[in-house]
Amino acid sequence: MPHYTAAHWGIQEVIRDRAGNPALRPWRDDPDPPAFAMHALAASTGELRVRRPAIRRGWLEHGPGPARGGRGRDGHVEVDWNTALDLVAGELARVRAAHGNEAIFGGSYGWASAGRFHHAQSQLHRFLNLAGGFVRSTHSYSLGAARVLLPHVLADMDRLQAGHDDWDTLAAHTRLMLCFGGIPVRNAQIDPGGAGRHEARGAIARMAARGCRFINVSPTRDDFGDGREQPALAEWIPIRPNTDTAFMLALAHELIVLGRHDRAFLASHCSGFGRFADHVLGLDDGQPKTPEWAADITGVPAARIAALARELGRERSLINVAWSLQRAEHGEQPYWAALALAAVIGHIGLPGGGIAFAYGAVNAIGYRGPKFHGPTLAQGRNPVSAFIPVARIADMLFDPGAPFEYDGGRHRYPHVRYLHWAGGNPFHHHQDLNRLVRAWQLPDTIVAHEQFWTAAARHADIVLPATTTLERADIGFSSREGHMVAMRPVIAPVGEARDDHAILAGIARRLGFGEAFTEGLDTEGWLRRLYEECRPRAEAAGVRLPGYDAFVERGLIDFSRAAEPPEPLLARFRADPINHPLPSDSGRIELHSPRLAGFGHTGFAGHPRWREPTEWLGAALARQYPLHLISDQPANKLHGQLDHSAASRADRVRGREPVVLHPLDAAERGLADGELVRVFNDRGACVAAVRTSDGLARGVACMATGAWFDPAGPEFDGVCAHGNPNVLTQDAGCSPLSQGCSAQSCLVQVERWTGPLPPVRAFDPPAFVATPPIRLPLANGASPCPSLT
Ligand SMILES: Nc1nc2c(c(=O)[nH]1)N[C@H]1C(S)=C(S)[C@@H](COP(=O)(O)OP(=O)(O)OC[C@H]3O[C@@H](n4cnc5c(=O)[nH]c(N)nc54)[C@H](O)[C@@H]3O)O[C@H]1N2
Ligand SMILES: Nc1nc2c(c(=O)[nH]1)N[C@H]1C(S)=C(S)[C@@H](COP(=O)(O)OP(=O)(O)OC[C@H]3O[C@@H](n4cnc5c(=O)[nH]c(N)nc54)[C@H](O)[C@@H]3O)O[C@H]1N2
Ligand SMILES: [Mo]
Repeated sequence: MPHYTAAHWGIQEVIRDRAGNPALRPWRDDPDPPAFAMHALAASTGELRVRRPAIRRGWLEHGPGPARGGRGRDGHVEVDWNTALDLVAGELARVRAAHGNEAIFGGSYGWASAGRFHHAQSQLHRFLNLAGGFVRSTHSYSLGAARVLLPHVLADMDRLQAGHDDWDTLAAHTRLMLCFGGIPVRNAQIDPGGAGRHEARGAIARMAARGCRFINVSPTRDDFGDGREQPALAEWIPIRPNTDTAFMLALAHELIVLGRHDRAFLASHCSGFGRFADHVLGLDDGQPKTPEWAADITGVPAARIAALARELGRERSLINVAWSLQRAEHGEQPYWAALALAAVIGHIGLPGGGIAFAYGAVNAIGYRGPKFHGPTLAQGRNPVSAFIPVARIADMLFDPGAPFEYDGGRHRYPHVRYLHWAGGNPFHHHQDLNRLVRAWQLPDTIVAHEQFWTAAARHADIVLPATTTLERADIGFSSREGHMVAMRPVIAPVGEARDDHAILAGIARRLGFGEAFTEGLDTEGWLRRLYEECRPRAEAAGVRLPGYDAFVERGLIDFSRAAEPPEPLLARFRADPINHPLPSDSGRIELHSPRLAGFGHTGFAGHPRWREPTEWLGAALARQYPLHLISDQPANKLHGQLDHSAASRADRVRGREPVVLHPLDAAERGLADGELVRVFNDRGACVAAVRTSDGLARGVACMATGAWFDPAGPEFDGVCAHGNPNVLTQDAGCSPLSQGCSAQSCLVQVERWTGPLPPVRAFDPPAFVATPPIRLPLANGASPCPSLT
């Protein structure tokens, strides 16, 4: 019987030697499997696994309460499962009784692992809903600005993503693809739920062979294609980070001045073109958005901008905008400006033309698999209405009760005392990690389910060991790709690790709702149910799935080619905007939005507009910190996941993350390849190793995310020894509209590291406090488990 498992980075076949030892190999139908995927098995069994439940020593000694620096500093005490679950249940009951469910934060943002039943966040939300509700978080670090902006001016991001043209359509029709932030094949290695065939590299080659011309506007050349051979397929226009809006407005300016804008499309399918054009022509502010104007801002020669405008729209043109552009201060603006530019060109709704957000961001964009709602664990209803925009977590912890704006509404931060996290790593995903460490001291209790001793585990009070996908049965499914995988366990649970479902079931039993949580089903029972519930939905989309037993027997169902070629993105709207209006207020593409203008945010014009970030190369602060730091996605792992694997460690220099610099920027600082440096600003610093590349714009420094946060201790104030760029990034919303994360607006300086060098300790296994220093229950006399007494 074939045996499969699945990860966000691909599907794997499991093979065994004579002794029964397992090994992974890529799914045979995957043309381009990521090499790093093969390291997951070794990484899962290593010494960094959380093997037993563990409690922070200070929490045991002093009971729940602000930790005053103890979180991240104290060691942990290993305990048995009953003790750990009693403590969690007791503390949850205490907080709920004393402060209500608004004091419980269950946002639990993060990618966790593939597999639809063991989806950690769904499990946690189901559990917390049954416990009376929790403070949630909205949207994502990925698309914070886009998900708020786009529904007002175009359509919601899920609908847009599901409708993107497949690669074959692009190969057949697209003749000019203008990419902002490339088409990074390294990012298309991933898809939530389990990437199937990796097609992006081959698709780019096919498009080029069919005569498509690519232009990559980006601070980094190598984000086009595979970063090795394929960048040569594109013309690279280096640009100052965060200035794309000015570039796009100048292109629109030229097209309008030349009379090459699509008047008919703008009249029938857009609203607000007049206001937008007035701005572009400078009739509202006296500044025409000419190529010369944009050249000053972007660093791109005016002549190249003017010439590019003349190339656009002559043949089928597609504008591709990487997600990174909106992960910045005023990150809404480049997305809106790109949409306006595509509207001016007028190819929206034509095959292979218009706008894309974004080929290369994840594997599914460009797939043409049939679309239906996959197997999903019901989460129930959350009676608590309090929420935060996901990236505002530290603000919430610092300022309970403080007002914040979001999508036109005014809200207040709840007073959270208890955080429960499963399947995410805030010390990977959040910005300004030194600030997060301070915020993390404030709540009474932080519970984390983790597989590994990441910084998220090291900064938690109660750490519960979770299994990996390799230790459990599940259903692998990525919404738009067209494969259903019967994931079967590869190895036994490591140490005493349990599935998130089993962990939460244990707490639920102690709180009296165990039966409601599990519904009396075991894992196999759940898998059967979720799968069978999904079959009619698949059927409605034209996919006939076999019964559950046959599915498990076959191991993998591939229906990625079952669907008819999809209609082009927004084709119906193009054909008939009256009967197929967009969900925006006007039913059209909004180039001026009365609603957004009405929110009254300072500086927000109601139409796309270049807005200066506080941190960019044109800011006053650039005199002190003259390099713009890009922290992009890592090529050989998913975020912090698998950072401890051999694949990720092989890319380090003396254990430190590389910082890529232009050779002239390195030379100006007297730096050579491989040298260890301090990358710093007012928020913090990290150790990194210089790597020079002429594929970087001048004035830009680039560090991939994902090095496990490794605070170097009090003698190195605010330093990460390992090279996590989030000690440098700013923790501020893109704007009051979306409050998305603005990691990509960040200025730094780089200098040779002198003086004592902090050792890398991120991968040292924790040293446990050998025996509990105190007797349970808690020393302060308060019973930790009121529900059990
Ligand atoms: N500077 C900067 N910061 C960024 C970004 C950037 O571009 N620049 N990108 C942002 C983006 S787009 C994102 S999506 C975030 C990603 O941030 P995260 O999704 O939080 O990062 P991961 O490292 O994937 O964290 C997942 C954690 O869950 C654990 N885990 C995996 N599977 C399971 C499971 O089944 N159960 C349990 N209990 N745990 C599990 C893993 O060990 C890991 O520690 O980072 C954001 N941060
Ligand atoms: N291997 C791997 N793949 C991943 C992930 C991973 O961790 N590892 N993470 C996944 C996730 S959660 C997400 S959300 C997506 C993220 O997808 P994106 O956000 O699109 O990815 P990034 O790598 O952050 O950025 C893409 C490129 O944009 C360029 N860029 C940055 N700032 C600017 C700018 O101001 N202007 C222009 N023109 N270009 C700019 C950078 O040089 C970078 O190469 O990737 C997914 N894919
Ligand atoms: Mo993301």
